[in-house]
Amino acid sequence: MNKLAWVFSASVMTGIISPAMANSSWPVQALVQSEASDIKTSQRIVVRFAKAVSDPLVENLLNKLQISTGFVSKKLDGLMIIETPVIGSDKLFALLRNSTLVRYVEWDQRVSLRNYNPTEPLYSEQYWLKNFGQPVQGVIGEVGEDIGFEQVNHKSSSHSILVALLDTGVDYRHNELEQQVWFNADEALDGTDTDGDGFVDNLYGADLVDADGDPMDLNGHGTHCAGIIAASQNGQGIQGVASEYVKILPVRVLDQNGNGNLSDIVMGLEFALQQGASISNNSYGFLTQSQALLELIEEGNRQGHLFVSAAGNKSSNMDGLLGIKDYPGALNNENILNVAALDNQGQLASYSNYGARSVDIAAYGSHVLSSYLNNSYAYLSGTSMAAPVVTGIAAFLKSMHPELSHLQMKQAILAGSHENPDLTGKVLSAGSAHLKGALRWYEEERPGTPPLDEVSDEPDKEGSSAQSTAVFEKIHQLLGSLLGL
Ligand SMILES: [Ca+2]
Ligand SMILES: [Ca+2]
Ligand SMILES: [Ca+2]
Ligand SMILES: [Ca+2]
Repeated sequence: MNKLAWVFSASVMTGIISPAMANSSWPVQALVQSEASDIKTSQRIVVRFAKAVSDPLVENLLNKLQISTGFVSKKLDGLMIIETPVIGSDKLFALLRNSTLVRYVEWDQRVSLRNYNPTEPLYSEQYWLKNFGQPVQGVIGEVGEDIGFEQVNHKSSSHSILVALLDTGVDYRHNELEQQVWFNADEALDGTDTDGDGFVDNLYGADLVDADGDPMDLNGHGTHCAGIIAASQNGQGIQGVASEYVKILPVRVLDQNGNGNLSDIVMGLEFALQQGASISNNSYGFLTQSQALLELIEEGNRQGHLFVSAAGNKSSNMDGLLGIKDYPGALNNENILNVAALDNQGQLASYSNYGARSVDIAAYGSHVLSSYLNNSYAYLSGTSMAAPVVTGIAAFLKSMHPELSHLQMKQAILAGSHENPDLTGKVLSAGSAHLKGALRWYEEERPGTPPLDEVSDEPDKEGSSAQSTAVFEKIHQLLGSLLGL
């Protein structure tokens, strides 16, 4: 079952009105079994009276219905939860529903974790979401080398996070992405820049390369990165890390060959910040420091923008004196999260740059299947693919906890990383990005949260919370003043 189809059943509200009850405080009506009683999971009934429970009219009604006990809310006047009714819950429900003294009445119903039920046909290729040792492109995976995608509660959220993708554009007509791309409701197709954002008729993003309003991807790389973050839950192809929680803002800064100019990056980031993107994904590199980009990223820091970058594919120790530095990840802005690549066995990819001062974390980037041009799919490998995994995790966190600042997102991802001995001394967090770990850290382990036994959650399958805490302590020392801890 597509979990999007599983929404909480609408409460049985007051909508059913019987004309016969207009002038009576407690008309007895023919008892009609409500179809909605299918949902009930206990004999409890939740009822909200139009008056306080202590009101004589309500007391009188409760007496007639032989109700002597129940939970009475101190916060909501007239709200009562009735336990095991004497006259039977179906009968009582119907009687309450038909009383003018009752604002609404609801059956008890099952509440469950929104665990992810995979429905996308190519899901088993997505080892970074769930690695059960399956071979991917001939490489046998290591069980558990994933982001814990199925271990988290996929609850609904009304907060859609805007993620700018500075890349080769996005094929916004791809089945996986057509519902996932930002839409500029303030623009009209009239040959002018209707909304004054600097781009003519830009319904889906912006194109800095050709200086037009159409960010269509002519390369495939951007479409691939977009799918990793946001591919639709549409019963086709793959699943994005944060599908239900994001909109992608395509910002085309690289041409059909994957090349571009720094000036377009600067203008593209400015456009993303102007549109209010919370996060940007930056899977490209250049070799020399740019003061302009550094300062614009710093402006993003003031706006609460998290800049996720790919560490680069030169097998370079970026901390070393002779190591090749890859920018923008090598810039030292505090709001950059620079990402190395892992394979499906949890090994740092041979091509990946690293360096515990220059690279923050690692994520799965090898043999990554995602959306590609013309409604197709392709496997690509690189730190380019690892960065969007982290971007997706950040967006998921932010959607669950909109109060998170950009630096708290970064802090949670680093502190909640999955410890990996292969990464000690290679990346700051000494671990791989882990959705479950980041959420757990923020919800349960960060300083100031209540002790674990006061927080309800599903049992800890991996027993890794102590591990996460240890990792946090390590990071706490490493980060020092960087995050103001
Ligand atoms: Ca415009
Ligand atoms: Ca226009
Ligand atoms: Ca264009
Ligand atoms: Ca899909």
